[in-house]
Amino acid sequence: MHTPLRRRLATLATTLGLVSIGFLGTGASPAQAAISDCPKGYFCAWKTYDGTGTMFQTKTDKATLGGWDNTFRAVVNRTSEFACLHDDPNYDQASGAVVWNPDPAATEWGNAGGAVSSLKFVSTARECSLPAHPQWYASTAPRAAGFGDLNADRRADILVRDKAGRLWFLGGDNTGRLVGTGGWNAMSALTRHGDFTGDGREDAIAREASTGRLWLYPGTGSGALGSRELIGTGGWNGMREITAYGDLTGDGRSDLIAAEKSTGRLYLYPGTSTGALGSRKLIGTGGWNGMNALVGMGDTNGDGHPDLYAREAATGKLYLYPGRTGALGGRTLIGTGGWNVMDDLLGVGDVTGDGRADLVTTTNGGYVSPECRGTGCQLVYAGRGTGALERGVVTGTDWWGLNGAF
Ligand SMILES: [Ca+2]
Ligand SMILES: [Ca+2]
Ligand SMILES: [Ca+2]
Ligand SMILES: [Ca+2]
Repeated sequence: MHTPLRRRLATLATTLGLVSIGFLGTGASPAQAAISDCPKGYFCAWKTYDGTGTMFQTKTDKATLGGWDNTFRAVVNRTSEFACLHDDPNYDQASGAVVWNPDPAATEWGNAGGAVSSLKFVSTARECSLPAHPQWYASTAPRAAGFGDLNADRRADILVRDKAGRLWFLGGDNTGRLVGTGGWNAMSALTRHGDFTGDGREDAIAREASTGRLWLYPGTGSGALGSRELIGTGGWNGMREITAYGDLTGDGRSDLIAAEKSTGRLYLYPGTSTGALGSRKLIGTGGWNGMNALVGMGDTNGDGHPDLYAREAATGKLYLYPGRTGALGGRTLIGTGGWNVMDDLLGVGDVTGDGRADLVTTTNGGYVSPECRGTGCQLVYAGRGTGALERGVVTGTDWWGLNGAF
């Protein structure tokens, strides 16, 4: 499993009666080799617990270790990637792997336990035991929802961001494809719901944390995103729960909603024919800072207007705000509590194939069920067509070690 090596080290150090293993600096014993013997950019290992004697070094994957097989004791990872230390050759994931974090500055070394038989470098810790992206399956919907579907095959898609800042397109067939090679962790909001540019293809909108700018990433129709366009020149860091909504105003164009941190007001930003956003309109007079998730669900109750789900932070309750023309109607309670154990809440249309909009969630550490517990469970709550939801069903357990789903 993905036991941090440091935890294992602490156990080993105790077992072996070692006192100062792992930490360098003024307290390092003169009997130990200097950690700087390992060149920056390399992973190094020694056959001794104190890092003396012959040193192994590599900066590339090693499917087998030859004469070093089952000999790694002291190790240091001066690469910028995670090192997966597998007990079996050929990076066998069946038994998992011990993860050693990137440590280019060589602040720490430790004990690999002597059972390592292959070594692989990866960008995220989860890749030591799983593919970089989770598995996602969606049934084919009877008709196009107009959102949630980046490649227009009537299967709901999800974009997943990993901890290395890459973006993955999950097309609903349990496969994933890299559509963003990096840099996405600079975004502090990412949302999508339908077409903003007017070409019929779903687009994504993201807020850049460092500048408060809002960017439109036009969908190419294949799951990938094209060159971005600036649609908000600044000030978006004053907003929270930036959410692509669907067409609330009734002009056929997708709109955006967001809550203002300073006032708790909810605003609608209407989409225009150019992909830019028009002048905002107040649609919620206050209290929206009390909501810690907004979801543009599409039409959940069959009245032709797209609806909003909102999670109340203080209570963990889930509310339905039915869409009206350019406004939201009075709310209805659809989830009586416990929703704060959810991490992502996604409205990607009909996932179950019955034509009704469903809710997709991923969990945080507070989630417990017989099927799955903790971070990384993924559930589908089938929409009833009345605005309410059926009980959630766990449909994935490998959504941990990521940085958001959109
Ligand atoms: Ca699709
Ligand atoms: Ca578009
Ligand atoms: Ca509706
Ligand atoms: Ca459905």
